[in-house]
Amino acid sequence: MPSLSVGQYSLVFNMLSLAVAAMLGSFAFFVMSQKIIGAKYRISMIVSSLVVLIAGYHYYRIMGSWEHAFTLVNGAYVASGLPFNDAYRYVDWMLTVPLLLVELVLVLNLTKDSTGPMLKKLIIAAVLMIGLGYPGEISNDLMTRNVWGVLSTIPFLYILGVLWGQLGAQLANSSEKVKVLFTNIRYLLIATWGFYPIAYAIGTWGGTKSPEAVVAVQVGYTIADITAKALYGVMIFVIAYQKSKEDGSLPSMIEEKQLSR
Ligand code: RET
Repeated sequence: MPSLSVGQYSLVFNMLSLAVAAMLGSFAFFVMSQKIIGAKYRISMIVSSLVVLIAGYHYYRIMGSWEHAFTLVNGAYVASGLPFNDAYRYVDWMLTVPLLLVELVLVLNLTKDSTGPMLKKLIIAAVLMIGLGYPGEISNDLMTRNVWGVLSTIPFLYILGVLWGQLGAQLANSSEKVKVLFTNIRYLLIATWGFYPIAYAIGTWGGTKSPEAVVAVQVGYTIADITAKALYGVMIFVIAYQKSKEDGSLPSMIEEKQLSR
């Protein structure tokens, strides 16, 4: 780990702390929100709560690892000798990316026959993407980082291609309101998922493991994670709410029906 200025160290620390808060806050929201949407969509919010719970734990550990990796000497944060553990992030993605894929496929409401095989291919691609990225992430060698980065990008492009197509196909048979929501989530997906390889590339081109590169990678991944997990979960909630309203499965609607009987 390179030496960091107080500003650089604190920027990463504060971003990690913000991520813990965002994951815990959204966890509470996703747990409670299950009660106000149709039964059919609840499973999506359960998956969402799992994602942010797992991420909240990992961010807490990443924050601890960041704290221990540096010591303050003469106004600068120098490496303490304890390694900063990058594996927390990758283990987190290994668990949460497949869950996010499940969540999206569920809310797409595809037929049973097409859901299983598609999900399987997407999850295999996700495992490859993350597994191939890790050797590059922990390497200090430019060439090694580039090779693993490119290899990991192949399954990445496959996933984005499939999701883009599937979300596009949904637009045709949705109401105007749901159409807008699916369009938004389509762009959110491309923008946030695209952020990860960009952060990785900045880490490579910014001089592998230079102070600026280390800070940019940590801040980049953290912003992407808050968006891809918490904000994305909120958007899935809005879609589920809208769909429940349209198919009359909102718990408040069912209650009203029972009362008027
Ligand atoms: C890596 C390595 C460099 C190339 C690519 C990568 C892509 C990572 C992605 C991660 C997505 C994580 C998500 C987490 C949310 O919980 C591994 C950085 C393409 C796309 C969505």
